[in-house]
Amino acid sequence: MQAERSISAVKARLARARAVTVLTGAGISADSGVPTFRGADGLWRNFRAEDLATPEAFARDPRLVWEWYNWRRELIATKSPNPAHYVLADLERRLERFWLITQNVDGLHRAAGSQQLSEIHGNIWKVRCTRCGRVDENRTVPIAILPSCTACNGLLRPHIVWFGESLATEDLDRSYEALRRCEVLLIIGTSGVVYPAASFAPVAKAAGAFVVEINLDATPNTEVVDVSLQGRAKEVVPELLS
Ligand code: BJW
Ligand code: ZN
Repeated sequence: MQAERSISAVKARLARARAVTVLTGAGISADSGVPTFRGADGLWRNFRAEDLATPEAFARDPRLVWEWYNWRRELIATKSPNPAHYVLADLERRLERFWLITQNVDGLHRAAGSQQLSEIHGNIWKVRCTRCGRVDENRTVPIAILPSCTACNGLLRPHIVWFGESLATEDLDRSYEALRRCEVLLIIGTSGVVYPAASFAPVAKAAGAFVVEINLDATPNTEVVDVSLQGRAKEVVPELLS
């Protein structure tokens, strides 16, 4: 009963909102079959993301890190957007002001048609030269290990933000602007433990937004939000926007 009342309250807020911002994490893509980072299926050969997604790990053993990315690229290449990705792309077309902030690197939001978005942790289908900085799209699966830059022959790395690295200033500025000016913030499928995205809910709340979380479990954001809806992204998100 309580859940039904909450869903109605969120639907009513969304129906009259002109400015909506959405923050997504691995949980939205879990419904497309992409493993989350901190779930039981998030391990690869017993390494955690924290062991491999660092500049130090890449400097120590670039081959190992590329093997991890090859495994993920092969897996993600077989996955498609789910109804939650598609309704967010639809919502963007219906609203005056909309911004999607995703921590996901899988590209499934773009594949669903989203255009107004910041991929704040990068994109697994892009590579960056460690020598000249050139960024290219690269969808080769599997990618040759070790890949090299066509311009300068330098070592390529995934164009992804690793632990200890700064997010792009443009992405951060765009995200904070969208958090401060939205009437509703939807936070979908993130554990809320990785900064700076872990601090986005309080930013939007302090600026007066109605903040809603959709997740299978409670997270640190649950304490901050106005409504927390427990359930699968692919079911709850379409229900909210129907
Ligand atoms: C469902 C579902 C379904 C499942 N439906 N829900 C301040 C304090 C403390 C530390 C720091 C700080 N500021 C910076 C740091 C350091 C660090 C950090 O945050 N560390 C923490 C672990 C403590 N942050 C950084 O280094 C960032 N850089 C930075 O801030 O630069 C400045 C700076 C540097 C150093 C010090 C201080 C300042 C960069 C972070 C980059 C993160 N990159 C990664 C890896 C990329 C590798 C790759 O993808 O190839 O990005 S980490 C990994 O976690 C990945 C994700 O985008 C990110 C977030 O994970 P997410 O999406 O939340 O996934 P999960 O698995 O954690 O959760 C899934 C959720 O879905 C769960 O809640 C489920 O319940 C739910 N779910 N199925 C709905 N069907
Ligand atoms: Zn180069």
